[in-house]
Amino acid sequence: MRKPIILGFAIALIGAPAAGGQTPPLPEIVSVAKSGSVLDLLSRLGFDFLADRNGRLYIVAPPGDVQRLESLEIPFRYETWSFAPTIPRRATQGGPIGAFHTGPQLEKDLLDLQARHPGLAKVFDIGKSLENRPLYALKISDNVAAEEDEAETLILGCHHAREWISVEVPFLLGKTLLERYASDPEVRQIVDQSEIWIVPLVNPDGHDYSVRVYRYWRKNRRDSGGGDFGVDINRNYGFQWGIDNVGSSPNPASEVYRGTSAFSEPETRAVRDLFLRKDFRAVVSYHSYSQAILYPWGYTAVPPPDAGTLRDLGGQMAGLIREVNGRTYDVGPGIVTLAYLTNGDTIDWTYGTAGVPSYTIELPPVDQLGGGFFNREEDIQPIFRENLPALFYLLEWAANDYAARPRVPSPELKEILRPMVGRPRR
Ligand code: 0X9
Ligand code: CA
Ligand code: ZN
Repeated sequence: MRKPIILGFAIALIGAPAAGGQTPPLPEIVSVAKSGSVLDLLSRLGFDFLADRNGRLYIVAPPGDVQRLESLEIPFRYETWSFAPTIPRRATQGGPIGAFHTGPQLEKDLLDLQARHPGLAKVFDIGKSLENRPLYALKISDNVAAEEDEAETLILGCHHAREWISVEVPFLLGKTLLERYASDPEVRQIVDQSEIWIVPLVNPDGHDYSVRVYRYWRKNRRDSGGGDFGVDINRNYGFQWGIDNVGSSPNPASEVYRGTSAFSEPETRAVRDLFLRKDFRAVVSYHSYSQAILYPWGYTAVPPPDAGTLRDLGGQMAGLIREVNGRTYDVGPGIVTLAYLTNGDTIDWTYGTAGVPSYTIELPPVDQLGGGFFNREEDIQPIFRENLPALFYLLEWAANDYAARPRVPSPELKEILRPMVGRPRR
């Protein structure tokens, strides 16, 4: 959801409610032959570009846009099928969505990591999704069975169903820490001095729907009645939840529908309960797309009390990312970097509750013409590799911070934290 124009468009059209029917008409994906004039015309008319491949522009076109193409007499092809993984595709690495994990494949691979690294990896069931799928957390540490006095960090993936790459980066972090533990002193140090908790798939119901039915799905699958489905679980956390109707929507048809109350969704409750049981010192929540490292606040343009630290750490991470493949990730609070507000999102809640560095990392590509939510299988590894040094940096920062001092939130943040319910300690 980069940039307000696109956001507005997505909310207005992709999330459009059915006119009295049960199933909202889903947009088609269509392609047109690319030319400067077509690109120009369709951009001006606000068409929702998805990708630019092999001389064709791919567009997400709700029924109204298909009609507009017809009346403009621009020849187009229906391409929806080619984004629907239920239809067998060429090549790819095996599974129904190629090298990307489905929920069941992820479960198998997490259990496999646990089996192969029994002293270092443990899979926890942290709750069930609305449709009763298990929500898994992979804990990585030396003496993994014990709760040790070590820095804890939380890495989250896939709040948004269609952002498949955001499952892979957290998963590959876990895999890499485990596989390099024996041979890589840096990894060994990180794993020995901290407890890393990885939840690669926060929204398994939406993800499954995106895999099997509609690739462009964003929310979970809450049935709100009247033909409207889904709560945006990145608008359902309990810090300044629903403070205005700009950063989230009270309308169940909206792509940024916040739900009926804070933590109304089992997926956000599972993350909340894990967070409150632990003492996390840093949080990263992966999303896509737009190449950005976002920090709080999402709900206001007023800078947070720790803006300096948040910016420094974010800037360091962006620098490390850039060194790997040369890609630039913007750094800033949501309103500056993405140009829109969000309320009820994950990192406002973790930062607002515990005062620890919390980031939303929007993975590549940078824009819709670069593929938007559709990363190629071949891009999984490069995207992961460029993010690894930044993750190591944050994990090391958290461990050093923990060793240096017990956590003391800044005085300004204490003011914010004061009226909130106290958090249970271990
Ligand atoms: O809108 C969102 O939920 C995130 N972008 S996405 O395109 N993946 O949907 C951005 C959340 C940004 N949050 C803060 N800056 N706090
Ligand atoms: Ca340990
Ligand atoms: Zn997202």
